[in-house]
Amino acid sequence: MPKPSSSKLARFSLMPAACMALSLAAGAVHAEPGIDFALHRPATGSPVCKASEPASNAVDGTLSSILDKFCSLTRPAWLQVDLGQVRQIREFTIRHAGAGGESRTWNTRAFEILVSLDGSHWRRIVEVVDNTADVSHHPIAPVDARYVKLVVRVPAQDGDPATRIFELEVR
Ligand SMILES: [Ca+2]
Repeated sequence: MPKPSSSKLARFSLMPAACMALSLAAGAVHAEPGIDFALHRPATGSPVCKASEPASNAVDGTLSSILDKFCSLTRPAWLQVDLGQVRQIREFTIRHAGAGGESRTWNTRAFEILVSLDGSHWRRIVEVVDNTADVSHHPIAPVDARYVKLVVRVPAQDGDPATRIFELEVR
């Protein structure tokens, strides 16, 4: 058996459910139970800050570097994920700038989460106006949806114009 890697990348890699107990014991970043329906699903979004910070960075399950995020200067910025099939959703988790090693003053301040069955008709089910946390959790009454869209109204705490989303998780 090879020894587990102790690299930063491995340490921040999000773990499958089978490793959850071990992850919790080790104080891993990823502690939420259940399958992340958004993980590695197709993601699109508003125009990116740079080519190395595409929408797909927000559903890749990792916080490997400060570039491992979706970044957009559009306002409002948006990030949309196709879950591939209709899922019953109970919670969203968003990992903001501080979770990815950037300044906490860049944590997303105000945003909305919308869901859709067909990608055309949207229903807003989360609205946040005053987030300061590195990682925000948004439990909801269970809802069936295939598409999830994050719309960022105020991208930072300090007036910085860039939206920075390291992970958008859907459970
Ligand atoms: Ca990421």
